[in-house]
Formats: sequence, structure tokens, C-alpha cells
Amino acid sequence: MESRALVLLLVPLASLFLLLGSTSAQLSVNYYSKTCPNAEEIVRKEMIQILSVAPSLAGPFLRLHFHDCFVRGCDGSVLLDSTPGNKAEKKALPNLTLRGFGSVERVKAKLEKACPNTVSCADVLTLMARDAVWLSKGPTWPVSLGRRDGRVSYANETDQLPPPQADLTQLIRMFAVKGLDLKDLVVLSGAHTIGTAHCSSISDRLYNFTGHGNLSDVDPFLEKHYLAKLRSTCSPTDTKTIIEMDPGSFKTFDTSYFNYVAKRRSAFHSDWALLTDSFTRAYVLKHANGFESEFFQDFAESMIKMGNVDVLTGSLGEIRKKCSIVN
Ligand code: HEM
Ligand SMILES: *[C@@H]1O[C@H](CO)[C@@H](O)[C@H](O)[C@H]1NC(C)=O
Ligand SMILES: *[C@@H]1O[C@H](CO)[C@@H](O)[C@H](O)[C@H]1NC(C)=O
Ligand SMILES: *[C@@H]1O[C@H](CO)[C@@H](O)[C@H](O)[C@H]1NC(C)=O
Ligand SMILES: CC(=O)N[C@H]1CO[C@H](CO)[C@@H](O)[C@@H]1O
Repeated sequence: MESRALVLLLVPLASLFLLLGSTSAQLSVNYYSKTCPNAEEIVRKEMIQILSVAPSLAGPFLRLHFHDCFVRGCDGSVLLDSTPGNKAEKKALPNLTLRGFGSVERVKAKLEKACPNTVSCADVLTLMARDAVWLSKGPTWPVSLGRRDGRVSYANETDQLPPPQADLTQLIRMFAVKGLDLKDLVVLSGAHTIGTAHCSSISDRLYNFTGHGNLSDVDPFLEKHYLAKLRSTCSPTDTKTIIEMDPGSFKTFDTSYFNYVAKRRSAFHSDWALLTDSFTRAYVLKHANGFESEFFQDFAESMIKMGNVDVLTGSLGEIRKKCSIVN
């Protein structure tokens, strides 16, 4: 009698959990095996071509995926254009420095030709980010597929993206909201081993850290010689010049980013902030001097986690025909 009552109670509970868990359960590595078996191959082939002509786009593809996943989940919302009366994510402040939209559209067009209305823009971007890392001599990993595209993109929601001035408390909070922990934070920050930053993203550290706007108003945690070097490249009002975030190997996915962070020679205050917690600090210092295969393994795991944030599956959303506009 009692055990029967327990079963009656447990069955609906179990199906509730199944329902809740089902969004990410519906992603799978074989998702397009029947409907578009060459999808990954098509993306990889295009990526090899794109990056052989424009190798500096590897960073932008990786960053686009990050910005996609942190706003409304990985649903391709970062790729949508504004419409009359609505300002899209890409028109918000952090957008000024996003690149690679044309290439995403090009890869998507190839997929539309091979298998119309099948592969989502969110999946295309996830695969492009994965291949960008691999083609920069970094790790590769299996990507679960089946994300669907959202129909909404609001500029005001980019406030969910961590700013480069963030301290560790703020970074931890903004990652936690997306289900990402302290390890994901330090590992994924390692993405800054490739790519560039605009002077405008670091000028406050060099000239106006606390709002006084005088030459001693600098980020006190930026190493002095590196400060001088950055100042010689970036004038206070420069918005065009770019700097390598991992000088000397900014096209190669490796552990040297952690070496720069350890020496307080990283681009952003948020990178430096990784030294202010014992766990993230230990991770930075360990990987400043090697342990590359461990970092590669960790990076793959955290990228898989980030790629699953708030995804749309099943009958939610749509499969866009073009990544910049809803159907
Ligand atoms: C931890 C918080 C993070 C902050 C505050 C941050 C901030 C920034 C900023 C300000 C830039 C420079 C943009 C510019 O001036 O052109 C940048 C570049 C970049 N970020 Fe992050 N980021 C963070 C995490 C991540 C994550 C998680 C990834 C990917 C997994 C990522 C990948 C990149 C890449 C690849 C670039 C270079 C883009 C290019 O070459 O154009 N970042 N980031
Ligand atoms: C963001 O903008 C959209 C569209 O303009 C609006 O509906 C929404 O309420 C705004 N959200 C916030 C948090 O301001
Ligand atoms: C420095 O920052 C403050 C506050 O963020 C701003 O109001 C001011 O215009 C900036 N000064 C310069 C010289 O950029
Ligand atoms: C210059 O900036 C420093 C550091 O923020 C501040 O302590 C100092 O008062 C500022 N000097 C002037 C003249 O504003
Ligand atoms: C490239 C791009 O879309 N830039 C836009 C970014 O956002 C600013 C501020 O809203 C716009 O003025 C830019 O045109």
C-alpha cells in the first residue's frame, strides 16, 4: 500500500525531471546524420578556405559564439540584424568589435545549398568556433547539434556580457548565471590566447582607470613596462588601432596567455582578476609554464558546456534561411 503510493508519487516526478532535462538531451552529435550527413565536413572545408585567406578571423568566430551563448543562449541571436523599431544585439556597444558576420553567412549559404532548411545558424556558429580553435593549432572536440535559431535579438540584453573592467566577483556572477563555474571562467578566458583587442577596450586602464582622466590614473595592477608599451601604441582617443592579446603568438592557440596573465601583462583588467582568487590563480600559474594538454582537454570540456547554454530544441525557434534575418 505504502510502496504503491510512493510509485504513484514518483512516476509524475520522474517525468517532470525528464521534461526539464529534455532541452539539452535533444542535442546530439549525430543530429544531422540522416538529414545533412556532410554538414560538419562542409563547415570544415569552408573554414579552411576562409582562414587561409583571412587568418585573423579565427578570434572573431570564437568570440561570436561566446557572445551568442551569453545572450539568450546559443540561438544565433547575435547574428540577427536590427529591424525597424528594434535595435539588435549587434548594434549594442560590445558589437563595435565583432567581426566575421559575412563569413558565417557564406558557410550557412553552402549548407542551405546542400540541405535546405536543415542546419541552424546557431549550430553553424558553434561548429565554426570549434574549427577556428582547431585551425589555430588548438584542440578539437565533438559538438552536439540540434540547436534551433531564436527570433529575437535585443541590444539591451548585451548587458549580460562581462565587460573588460570586471573584477572577479562580477565575472563569477555573470558566468554562474549561465551555469558556468569558476573553472569554466579561468579556462574559457584562455580563449584570449588568440585574437586582438581595440585600443578603445583598454584605454581606461591606460589613461582613465578611476574616472580622473590624468596620466597617473592607470590600472595599478598592469605591469609598468607593459603599460608604457601599450601607451605607445594606443593614444587616449584611439578607436581604430588593435593590439595582440597574446603578443608573439596571437594566431596560435596555446598556453602563453596564462604566462602573460601571471606577469600582469594581459590586455584586460578581467584577465588580471583571475589572479585574485586562489583557485583561478593556481590554474593560471600552473598553465603559465606548460601543461598544454591539460588546458586543451579543459578548454574542450568548457566549450561543450558553453555551447549548451539555454539552447532552443525540438519545436522551439526555427531554422533560419539566412542568419541575419528571421524567416
Ligand atoms: C571572462 C570574460 C571576458 C571578457 C571581459 C572579455 C572581453 C573581451 C574584449 C573586451 C575583447 C576585445 C574586443 C575588441 O576590442 O576588439 C575580447 C576579445 C576576444 N574574446 Fe573575450 N572576453 C571574455 C571571455 C571570453 C570568452 C569566454 C571567449 C570565448 C570562449 C572569448 C573570446 C575572445 C576572442 C577570441 C577575442 C578576440 C576577438 C578578435 O580577434 O577580434 N572571450 N574579449
Ligand atoms: C529590452 O528591449 C526590448 C525591446 O525594445 C524590451 O521589450 C525589453 O523590455 C527590454 N528589456 C530590458 C531589461 O530593458
Ligand atoms: C574618464 O572617465 C570618466 C568617467 O568614466 C568620464 O566621464 C571622462 O570623460 C573620462 N575622461 C577622459 C579624458 O576620457
Ligand atoms: C589623478 O588620478 C589619480 C589616480 O586616480 C588621483 O588620485 C589624482 O587625484 C588625480 N589628479 C588630479 C589632478 O585629478
Ligand atoms: C558594426 C555595427 O553594427 N556597429 C554599431 C554598434 O553599435 C553602435 C552604437 O549603438 C552603432 O552606432 C554602430 O553602428
